[in-house]
Amino acid sequence: ASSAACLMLSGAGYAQDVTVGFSQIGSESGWRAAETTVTQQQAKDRGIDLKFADAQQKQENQIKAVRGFIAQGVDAILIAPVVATGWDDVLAEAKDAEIPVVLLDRQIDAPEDLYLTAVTSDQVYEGKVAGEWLAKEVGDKDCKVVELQGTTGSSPAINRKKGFEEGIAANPKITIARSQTGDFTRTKGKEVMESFIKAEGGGKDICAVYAHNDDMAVGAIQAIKEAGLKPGTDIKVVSIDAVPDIFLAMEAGEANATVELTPNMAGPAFDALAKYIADGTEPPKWIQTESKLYTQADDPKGVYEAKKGLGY
Ligand code: GZL
Repeated sequence: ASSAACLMLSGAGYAQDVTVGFSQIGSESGWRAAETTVTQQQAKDRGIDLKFADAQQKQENQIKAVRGFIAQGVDAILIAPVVATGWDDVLAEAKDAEIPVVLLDRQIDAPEDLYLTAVTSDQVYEGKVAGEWLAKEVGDKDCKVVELQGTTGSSPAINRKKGFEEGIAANPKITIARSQTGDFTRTKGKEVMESFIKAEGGGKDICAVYAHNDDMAVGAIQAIKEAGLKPGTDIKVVSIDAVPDIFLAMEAGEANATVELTPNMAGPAFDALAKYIADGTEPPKWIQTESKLYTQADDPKGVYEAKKGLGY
């Protein structure tokens, strides 16, 4: 494990050879791929030697990777935890080895002393913004919603569902008729949307689809079109992440709204780690990143152009 001496804070970050292990969930979505690219760039900019492990969305692979990082004696560990539970033992091992752990983009249900900080958005708020957008959009008309949930047991899936329900609560005529996980992927998002359309007699009375991420929304858009319906008009499409492709869909009138999630969780994580290890400064247990609503009124083509180079 690191001694404070070998991790000096200098200017933009670290002065000497610093090794950080990163247990990444996988590459299930465009947003996830961007987070990986940005994290690797942030490490490079700081002279950090980043050991990367892709878990193919399996928690046991993440736990194995973290144990490997502990055995290597890395100076710090980043984890994007695929699900919210089951981390206590391996995090206690990291704590015993005096290796600080920072969580990226998802929270966990574990004692707070088992990690240094969590860098995430407010996922309940993201869902609420999506729900409030739909409520404003449909006013007091009836609206039957189908929901594509994120990975079962992940903090974003739990929180974004909760937030959306809060966002539509004031409009009792907006009802969630079907809700199922699409595991944050385009393929599953399309498959599940196809099953919703079939189960709803062809989908004509589905008013909106709420997807916990843009990738599932893009899959749903495909399914809606193949069913002979118009995404964005027959069925409103609202999701979260603000990846470039959702702006292409908006430009084509096929998606309506998304809530932005920055892929740069690693910047704040590395900054907090640098301070903590240089002089023991404890960061807050939660470093919150911004959430911003985008709709078709926000120059989707321009936003697409601006975002497409940022690691997606
Ligand atoms: C949310 C993050 C989610 C993204 C998805 O913080 O964990 O995981 O919204 C990704 O695109 O799969």
